[in-house]
Amino acid sequence: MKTAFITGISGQDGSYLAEHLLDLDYRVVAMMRRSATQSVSRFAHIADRIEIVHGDLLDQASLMRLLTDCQPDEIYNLAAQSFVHASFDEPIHTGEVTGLGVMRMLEAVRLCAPKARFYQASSSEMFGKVHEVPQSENTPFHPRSPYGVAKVYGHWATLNYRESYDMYACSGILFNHESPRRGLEFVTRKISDHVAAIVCGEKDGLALGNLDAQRDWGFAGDYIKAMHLMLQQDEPDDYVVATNETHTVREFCEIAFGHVGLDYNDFVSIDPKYYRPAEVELLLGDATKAKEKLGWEPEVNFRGLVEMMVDYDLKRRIDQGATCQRGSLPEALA
Ligand code: NAP
Ligand code: G4F
Repeated sequence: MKTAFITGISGQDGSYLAEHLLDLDYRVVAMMRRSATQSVSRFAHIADRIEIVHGDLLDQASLMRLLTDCQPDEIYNLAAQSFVHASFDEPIHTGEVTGLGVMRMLEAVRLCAPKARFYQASSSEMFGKVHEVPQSENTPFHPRSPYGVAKVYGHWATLNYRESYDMYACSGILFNHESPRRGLEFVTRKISDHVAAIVCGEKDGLALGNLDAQRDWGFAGDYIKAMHLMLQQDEPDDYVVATNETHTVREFCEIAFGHVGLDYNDFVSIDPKYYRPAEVELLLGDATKAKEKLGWEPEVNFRGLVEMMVDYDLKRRIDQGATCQRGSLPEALA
Protein backbone atom coordinates (compact mmCIF):
# COMPACT_ATOMS: atom_id res chain seq x y z
CA MET A 1 0.00 0.00 0.00
CA LYS A 2 1.43 3.41 -1.00
CA THR A 3 1.31 6.35 1.39
CA ALA A 4 0.36 9.83 0.16
CA PHE A 5 0.88 13.01 2.17
CA ILE A 6 -1.41 15.91 1.22
CA THR A 7 -1.19 19.53 2.35
CA GLY A 8 -4.38 21.60 1.95
CA ILE A 9 -6.85 18.81 2.81
CA SER A 10 -9.48 21.33 3.98
CA GLY A 11 -9.46 23.00 0.54
CA GLN A 12 -11.33 22.13 -2.65
CA ASP A 13 -8.63 20.04 -4.34
CA GLY A 14 -7.42 18.31 -1.18
CA SER A 15 -10.78 16.65 -0.61
CA TYR A 16 -11.16 15.43 -4.21
CA LEU A 17 -7.58 14.17 -4.33
CA ALA A 18 -7.93 12.31 -1.03
CA GLU A 19 -11.10 10.59 -2.33
CA HIS A 20 -9.31 9.59 -5.53
CA LEU A 21 -6.27 8.21 -3.69
CA LEU A 22 -8.48 6.24 -1.28
CA ASP A 23 -10.22 4.73 -4.31
CA LEU A 24 -6.75 3.69 -5.51
CA ASP A 25 -6.05 2.04 -2.13
CA TYR A 26 -3.56 4.57 -0.82
CA ARG A 27 -2.97 5.29 2.83
CA VAL A 28 -3.72 9.03 3.00
CA VAL A 29 -2.05 11.26 5.59
CA ALA A 30 -3.30 14.83 5.37
CA MET A 31 -2.04 18.01 6.97
CA MET A 32 -4.24 20.72 8.46
CA ARG A 33 -3.16 23.91 10.13
CA ARG A 34 -4.45 24.71 13.56
CA SER A 35 -7.37 27.16 13.68
CA ALA A 36 -10.17 27.95 16.13
CA THR A 37 -12.77 26.77 13.60
CA GLN A 38 -11.31 23.58 12.15
CA SER A 39 -12.94 23.41 8.74
CA VAL A 40 -13.63 19.76 7.97
CA SER A 41 -16.80 20.18 5.90
CA ARG A 42 -15.19 19.32 2.56
CA PHE A 43 -13.72 16.01 3.74
CA ALA A 44 -16.08 15.04 6.59
CA HIS A 45 -17.46 12.15 4.49
CA ILE A 46 -14.00 10.50 4.33
CA ALA A 47 -12.59 11.72 7.66
CA ASP A 48 -12.62 8.23 9.18
CA ARG A 49 -10.52 6.87 6.29
CA ILE A 50 -7.67 9.38 6.35
CA GLU A 51 -5.10 10.32 9.00
CA ILE A 52 -5.22 14.00 9.90
CA VAL A 53 -2.00 15.53 11.20
CA HIS A 54 -1.30 19.11 12.24
CA GLY A 55 1.31 21.37 10.69
CA ASP A 56 1.72 24.67 8.87
CA LEU A 57 3.58 25.81 5.75
CA LEU A 58 4.86 28.70 7.88
CA ASP A 59 6.50 26.30 10.36
CA GLN A 60 9.55 24.48 8.96
CA ALA A 61 9.94 22.20 11.97
CA SER A 62 6.36 20.95 11.74
CA LEU A 63 6.86 19.93 8.10
CA MET A 64 10.09 18.09 8.91
CA ARG A 65 8.53 16.32 11.88
CA LEU A 66 5.52 15.17 9.84
CA LEU A 67 7.52 13.90 6.87
CA THR A 68 9.98 12.09 9.16
CA ASP A 69 7.08 10.34 10.90
CA CYS A 70 5.05 9.56 7.78
CA GLN A 71 7.76 8.63 5.20
CA PRO A 72 5.32 9.01 2.28
CA ASP A 73 5.79 7.66 -1.22
CA GLU A 74 4.05 10.69 -2.73
CA ILE A 75 3.62 14.27 -1.49
CA TYR A 76 1.00 16.64 -2.90
CA ASN A 77 1.60 20.25 -1.88
CA LEU A 78 -1.81 21.85 -2.38
CA ALA A 79 -1.81 24.28 0.56
CA ALA A 80 -1.65 27.98 -0.29
CA GLN A 81 -3.25 31.35 0.25
CA SER A 82 -5.03 30.80 -3.05
CA PHE A 83 -7.38 33.78 -3.45
CA VAL A 84 -5.84 36.23 -5.94
CA HIS A 85 -7.87 39.25 -4.78
CA ALA A 86 -6.78 38.74 -1.14
CA SER A 87 -3.15 38.57 -2.23
CA PHE A 88 -3.28 42.30 -3.02
CA ASP A 89 -4.44 42.96 0.57
CA GLU A 90 -2.02 40.47 2.18
CA PRO A 91 0.98 40.32 -0.17
CA ILE A 92 3.56 39.45 2.49
CA HIS A 93 1.48 36.66 4.01
CA THR A 94 0.74 35.32 0.51
CA GLY A 95 4.45 35.34 -0.30
CA GLU A 96 5.25 33.52 2.95
CA VAL A 97 2.68 30.74 2.45
CA THR A 98 2.27 30.41 -1.32
CA GLY A 99 5.91 31.12 -2.24
CA LEU A 100 8.30 30.40 0.64
CA GLY A 101 5.96 27.65 1.90
CA VAL A 102 6.94 25.61 -1.17
CA MET A 103 10.63 26.05 -0.38
CA ARG A 104 9.95 24.90 3.20
CA MET A 105 8.23 21.79 1.84
CA LEU A 106 11.08 21.11 -0.58
CA GLU A 107 13.64 21.43 2.21
CA ALA A 108 11.59 19.09 4.40
CA VAL A 109 11.43 16.56 1.55
CA ARG A 110 15.16 16.85 0.79
CA LEU A 111 16.15 16.40 4.41
CA CYS A 112 13.50 14.03 5.76
CA ALA A 113 11.91 12.06 2.89
CA PRO A 114 14.27 12.35 -0.10
CA LYS A 115 12.86 9.32 -1.93
CA ALA A 116 9.31 10.69 -1.97
CA ARG A 117 7.79 11.99 -5.20
CA PHE A 118 6.68 15.62 -4.91
CA TYR A 119 3.82 17.46 -6.63
CA GLN A 120 3.65 21.27 -6.56
CA ALA A 121 0.34 23.03 -7.28
CA SER A 122 1.48 25.64 -9.80
CA SER A 123 -1.04 27.89 -11.49
CA SER A 124 -2.06 29.44 -14.81
CA GLU A 125 -2.09 32.73 -12.86
CA MET A 126 1.70 32.66 -13.48
CA PHE A 127 1.02 33.46 -17.17
CA GLY A 128 -0.77 36.66 -16.11
CA LYS A 129 -0.44 39.19 -18.93
CA VAL A 130 -0.15 36.40 -21.44
CA HIS A 131 2.69 36.37 -23.95
CA GLU A 132 0.91 33.93 -26.27
CA VAL A 133 -2.45 32.23 -26.78
CA PRO A 134 -2.92 29.42 -25.90
CA GLN A 135 -0.50 29.00 -23.00
CA SER A 136 1.65 25.87 -22.80
CA GLU A 137 4.58 24.65 -20.66
CA ASN A 138 6.87 26.82 -22.85
CA THR A 139 4.97 30.11 -22.47
CA PRO A 140 6.94 32.74 -20.47
CA PHE A 141 5.47 33.86 -17.14
CA HIS A 142 4.27 37.41 -16.50
CA PRO A 143 2.40 37.32 -13.15
CA ARG A 144 -0.10 40.08 -12.38
CA SER A 145 -0.67 39.62 -8.63
CA PRO A 146 1.31 38.91 -5.46
CA TYR A 147 -0.26 35.44 -5.64
CA GLY A 148 1.03 34.94 -9.18
CA VAL A 149 4.49 36.15 -8.19
CA ALA A 150 4.54 33.73 -5.23
CA LYS A 151 3.45 30.83 -7.47
CA VAL A 152 6.29 31.60 -9.91
CA TYR A 153 8.72 31.39 -6.99
CA GLY A 154 7.29 28.02 -5.90
CA HIS A 155 7.33 26.76 -9.48
CA TRP A 156 11.00 27.61 -10.05
CA ALA A 157 11.95 26.31 -6.60
CA THR A 158 10.44 22.94 -7.57
CA LEU A 159 12.41 22.82 -10.83
CA ASN A 160 15.55 23.93 -9.03
CA TYR A 161 15.30 21.12 -6.46
CA ARG A 162 14.67 18.61 -9.24
CA GLU A 163 17.81 19.75 -11.06
CA SER A 164 19.99 20.30 -7.96
CA TYR A 165 19.17 17.23 -5.88
CA ASP A 166 17.83 14.78 -8.44
CA MET A 167 14.48 14.82 -6.67
CA TYR A 168 11.33 13.50 -8.35
CA ALA A 169 9.54 16.87 -8.26
CA CYS A 170 6.77 17.94 -10.66
CA SER A 171 4.79 21.12 -11.16
CA GLY A 172 1.25 20.93 -12.45
CA ILE A 173 0.35 24.23 -14.10
CA LEU A 174 -3.38 23.95 -13.55
CA PHE A 175 -5.87 26.34 -15.09
CA ASN A 176 -8.95 27.37 -13.10
CA HIS A 177 -10.89 24.38 -11.82
CA GLU A 178 -14.15 24.59 -9.95
CA SER A 179 -16.75 22.42 -8.28
CA PRO A 180 -19.56 22.51 -5.72
CA ARG A 181 -16.71 22.51 -3.14
CA ARG A 182 -15.19 25.74 -4.49
CA GLY A 183 -14.82 28.57 -1.95
CA LEU A 184 -17.69 31.08 -2.02
CA GLU A 185 -15.29 33.98 -2.70
CA PHE A 186 -14.27 32.70 -6.15
CA VAL A 187 -16.37 34.04 -8.99
CA THR A 188 -17.89 30.76 -10.21
CA ARG A 189 -19.18 29.64 -6.82
CA LYS A 190 -20.21 33.19 -5.95
CA ILE A 191 -22.41 33.16 -9.07
CA SER A 192 -23.87 29.66 -8.53
CA ASP A 193 -24.63 30.37 -4.89
CA HIS A 194 -26.27 33.72 -5.68
CA VAL A 195 -28.35 32.20 -8.48
CA ALA A 196 -29.68 29.62 -6.01
CA ALA A 197 -30.31 32.29 -3.36
CA ILE A 198 -32.16 34.48 -5.90
CA VAL A 199 -34.37 31.56 -7.01
CA CYS A 200 -35.23 30.82 -3.36
CA GLY A 201 -36.02 34.47 -2.63
CA GLU A 202 -33.07 34.97 -0.24
CA LYS A 203 -31.28 37.55 -2.40
CA ASP A 204 -32.33 40.06 -5.04
CA GLY A 205 -29.11 40.63 -6.97
CA LEU A 206 -25.44 39.85 -7.53
CA ALA A 207 -22.62 42.43 -7.57
CA LEU A 208 -19.56 41.42 -9.59
CA GLY A 209 -16.38 42.99 -10.98
CA ASN A 210 -14.90 42.41 -14.43
CA LEU A 211 -17.44 40.44 -16.50
CA ASP A 212 -15.15 40.35 -19.53
CA ALA A 213 -12.31 38.38 -17.91
CA GLN A 214 -11.82 35.07 -19.73
CA ARG A 215 -10.87 31.84 -18.02
CA ASP A 216 -10.25 28.24 -19.05
CA TRP A 217 -12.54 26.60 -16.48
CA GLY A 218 -12.60 22.86 -15.77
CA PHE A 219 -13.92 20.50 -13.08
CA ALA A 220 -11.69 19.94 -10.02
CA GLY A 221 -12.64 16.24 -9.90
CA ASP A 222 -11.02 15.81 -13.34
CA TYR A 223 -7.92 17.88 -12.55
CA ILE A 224 -6.79 16.02 -9.43
CA LYS A 225 -6.48 12.87 -11.55
CA ALA A 226 -3.77 14.63 -13.58
CA MET A 227 -1.86 15.40 -10.36
CA HIS A 228 -1.71 11.71 -9.51
CA LEU A 229 -0.75 10.71 -13.07
CA MET A 230 2.20 13.14 -13.01
CA LEU A 231 3.74 11.24 -10.10
CA GLN A 232 3.39 7.84 -11.84
CA GLN A 233 5.69 8.61 -14.80
CA ASP A 234 9.26 7.35 -15.30
CA GLU A 235 10.68 10.89 -15.19
CA PRO A 236 9.48 13.99 -13.32
CA ASP A 237 8.22 16.81 -15.53
CA ASP A 238 5.87 19.82 -15.62
CA TYR A 239 2.44 19.79 -17.27
CA VAL A 240 -0.28 22.26 -18.21
CA VAL A 241 -3.75 20.97 -17.25
CA ALA A 242 -6.64 22.76 -18.98
CA THR A 243 -9.74 22.24 -21.13
CA ASN A 244 -8.48 24.20 -24.17
CA GLU A 245 -11.63 26.38 -24.07
CA THR A 246 -12.04 29.87 -22.71
CA HIS A 247 -15.20 31.66 -21.53
CA THR A 248 -15.99 35.04 -20.01
CA VAL A 249 -17.42 35.61 -16.55
CA ARG A 250 -20.43 37.01 -18.45
CA GLU A 251 -20.94 33.65 -20.23
CA PHE A 252 -20.78 31.88 -16.87
CA CYS A 253 -23.56 34.21 -15.65
CA GLU A 254 -25.65 33.67 -18.80
CA ILE A 255 -25.61 29.88 -18.43
CA ALA A 256 -26.05 29.88 -14.63
CA PHE A 257 -29.07 32.22 -14.67
CA GLY A 258 -30.42 30.63 -17.88
CA HIS A 259 -30.36 27.22 -16.18
CA VAL A 260 -33.12 28.44 -13.80
CA GLY A 261 -35.08 30.37 -16.45
CA LEU A 262 -33.71 33.83 -15.52
CA ASP A 263 -31.85 36.55 -17.47
CA TYR A 264 -28.61 37.60 -15.76
CA ASN A 265 -29.12 41.20 -17.03
CA ASP A 266 -32.02 41.55 -14.58
CA PHE A 267 -29.88 40.69 -11.52
CA VAL A 268 -26.15 41.37 -12.09
CA SER A 269 -24.65 44.77 -11.26
CA ILE A 270 -21.04 45.98 -11.32
CA ASP A 271 -19.25 47.01 -8.15
CA PRO A 272 -15.75 48.43 -8.72
CA LYS A 273 -14.56 46.99 -5.41
CA TYR A 274 -14.30 43.61 -7.14
CA TYR A 275 -11.84 44.94 -9.73
CA ARG A 276 -8.16 44.17 -9.14
CA PRO A 277 -5.18 46.53 -9.32
CA ALA A 278 -3.92 44.42 -12.25
CA GLU A 279 -6.13 41.90 -14.04
CA VAL A 280 -5.44 38.67 -15.87
CA GLU A 281 -7.67 39.26 -18.90
CA LEU A 282 -7.40 35.98 -20.79
CA LEU A 283 -6.37 32.44 -19.93
CA LEU A 284 -6.56 29.58 -22.42
CA GLY A 285 -4.51 26.46 -21.84
CA ASP A 286 -2.89 24.02 -24.26
CA ALA A 287 -2.92 20.66 -22.46
CA THR A 288 -1.55 18.65 -25.41
CA LYS A 289 1.42 17.37 -23.38
CA ALA A 290 -0.79 16.11 -20.53
CA LYS A 291 -3.06 14.40 -23.05
CA GLU A 292 -0.22 12.75 -24.95
CA LYS A 293 2.09 11.78 -22.08
CA LEU A 294 -0.33 11.23 -19.20
CA GLY A 295 -3.34 10.10 -21.23
CA TRP A 296 -5.36 12.69 -19.31
CA GLU A 297 -8.64 14.13 -20.64
CA PRO A 298 -11.25 16.29 -18.88
CA GLU A 299 -14.68 14.67 -18.65
CA VAL A 300 -16.91 17.59 -17.59
CA ASN A 301 -17.49 20.40 -20.12
CA PHE A 302 -18.16 24.08 -19.39
CA ARG A 303 -21.98 23.94 -19.44
CA GLY A 304 -21.93 20.72 -17.40
CA LEU A 305 -19.73 22.40 -14.78
CA VAL A 306 -21.93 25.51 -14.46
CA GLU A 307 -25.11 23.44 -14.18
CA MET A 308 -23.54 21.05 -11.65
CA MET A 309 -22.64 23.99 -9.40
CA VAL A 310 -26.05 25.70 -9.65
CA ASP A 311 -27.84 22.38 -9.04
CA TYR A 312 -25.76 21.76 -5.93
CA ASP A 313 -26.41 25.21 -4.43
CA LEU A 314 -30.12 24.92 -5.18
CA LYS A 315 -30.46 21.39 -3.85
CA ARG A 316 -28.88 22.15 -0.50
CA ARG A 317 -31.40 24.97 -0.04
CA ILE A 318 -34.37 22.86 -1.14
CA ASP A 319 -33.25 20.06 1.19
CA GLN A 320 -33.47 22.62 4.01
CA GLY A 321 -37.03 23.56 3.10
CA ALA A 322 -36.57 26.48 0.66
CA THR A 323 -38.98 26.76 -2.28
CA CYS A 324 -38.80 28.27 -5.75
CA GLN A 325 -39.77 31.97 -5.60
CA ARG A 326 -38.41 33.13 -8.98
CA GLY A 327 -37.56 31.48 -12.29
CA SER A 328 -37.90 27.71 -12.50
CA LEU A 329 -36.20 24.69 -10.98
CA PRO A 330 -33.97 22.66 -13.36
CA GLU A 331 -35.57 19.38 -14.46
CA ALA A 332 -33.39 17.29 -12.11
CA LEU A 333 -34.69 19.18 -9.07
CA ALA A 334 -38.28 19.92 -10.09
P1 NAP B 1 -8.20 26.25 -1.47
O1 NAP B 1 -9.55 25.64 -1.53
O2 NAP B 1 -8.05 27.70 -1.20
O3 NAP B 1 -7.38 25.44 -0.34
C1 NAP B 1 -6.17 25.93 0.16
C2 NAP B 1 -5.72 25.04 1.30
O4 NAP B 1 -4.48 25.54 1.83
C3 NAP B 1 -6.69 25.00 2.50
O5 NAP B 1 -6.76 23.67 2.99
C4 NAP B 1 -6.00 25.89 3.53
O6 NAP B 1 -6.32 25.59 4.87
C5 NAP B 1 -4.55 25.53 3.25
N1 NAP B 1 -3.60 26.50 3.82
C6 NAP B 1 -3.60 27.83 3.69
N2 NAP B 1 -2.56 28.37 4.37
C7 NAP B 1 -1.90 27.34 4.96
C8 NAP B 1 -0.76 27.25 5.79
N3 NAP B 1 -0.07 28.33 6.18
N4 NAP B 1 -0.35 26.02 6.20
C9 NAP B 1 -1.03 24.91 5.83
N5 NAP B 1 -2.14 24.93 5.06
C10 NAP B 1 -2.57 26.14 4.62
O7 NAP B 1 -7.38 25.94 -2.81
P2 NAP B 1 -7.70 24.88 -3.98
O8 NAP B 1 -8.63 25.50 -4.95
O9 NAP B 1 -8.02 23.57 -3.38
O10 NAP B 1 -6.29 24.82 -4.70
C11 NAP B 1 -5.29 23.90 -4.29
C12 NAP B 1 -3.93 24.42 -4.74
O11 NAP B 1 -3.91 24.55 -6.15
C13 NAP B 1 -3.55 25.79 -4.19
O12 NAP B 1 -2.15 25.80 -3.99
C14 NAP B 1 -3.92 26.73 -5.31
O13 NAP B 1 -3.13 27.91 -5.23
C15 NAP B 1 -3.57 25.89 -6.50
N6 NAP B 1 -4.31 26.16 -7.72
C16 NAP B 1 -5.68 26.19 -7.69
C17 NAP B 1 -6.38 26.39 -8.87
C18 NAP B 1 -7.89 26.39 -8.89
O14 NAP B 1 -8.46 26.86 -9.89
N7 NAP B 1 -8.55 25.87 -7.86
C19 NAP B 1 -5.68 26.56 -10.08
C20 NAP B 1 -4.30 26.51 -10.06
C21 NAP B 1 -3.62 26.29 -8.89
P3 NAP B 1 -7.45 26.41 5.70
O15 NAP B 1 -8.74 25.68 5.46
O16 NAP B 1 -6.95 26.29 7.09
O17 NAP B 1 -7.46 27.82 5.16
O1 G4F C 1 -12.64 33.20 -9.45
P1 G4F C 1 -11.49 34.11 -9.37
O2 G4F C 1 -11.28 34.82 -8.08
O3 G4F C 1 -10.23 33.26 -9.79
P2 G4F C 1 -8.77 33.65 -10.33
O4 G4F C 1 -8.38 35.02 -9.92
O5 G4F C 1 -8.73 33.34 -11.79
O6 G4F C 1 -7.84 32.64 -9.52
C1 G4F C 1 -8.17 31.27 -9.42
O7 G4F C 1 -7.59 30.57 -10.50
C2 G4F C 1 -6.14 30.56 -10.51
C3 G4F C 1 -5.71 29.78 -11.75
O8 G4F C 1 -5.55 30.66 -12.83
C4 G4F C 1 -5.67 29.90 -9.23
F1 G4F C 1 -4.32 29.79 -9.24
C5 G4F C 1 -6.14 30.71 -8.04
O9 G4F C 1 -5.72 30.07 -6.84
C6 G4F C 1 -7.66 30.76 -8.07
O10 G4F C 1 -8.15 29.46 -7.84
O11 G4F C 1 -11.61 35.23 -10.50
C7 G4F C 1 -11.79 34.88 -11.87
C8 G4F C 1 -12.06 36.13 -12.69
C9 G4F C 1 -11.08 37.28 -12.43
O12 G4F C 1 -10.71 37.84 -13.65
C10 G4F C 1 -11.88 38.29 -11.61
O13 G4F C 1 -11.48 39.63 -11.80
O14 G4F C 1 -13.35 36.65 -12.30
C11 G4F C 1 -13.27 38.05 -12.17
N1 G4F C 1 -14.35 38.50 -11.30
C12 G4F C 1 -15.35 39.32 -11.66
N2 G4F C 1 -16.14 39.56 -10.61
C13 G4F C 1 -14.49 38.19 -9.99
C14 G4F C 1 -15.62 38.86 -9.56
N3 G4F C 1 -13.77 37.40 -9.18
C15 G4F C 1 -14.20 37.25 -7.89
N4 G4F C 1 -13.53 36.43 -7.08
N5 G4F C 1 -15.31 37.92 -7.42
C16 G4F C 1 -16.06 38.74 -8.21
O15 G4F C 1 -17.04 39.34 -7.76
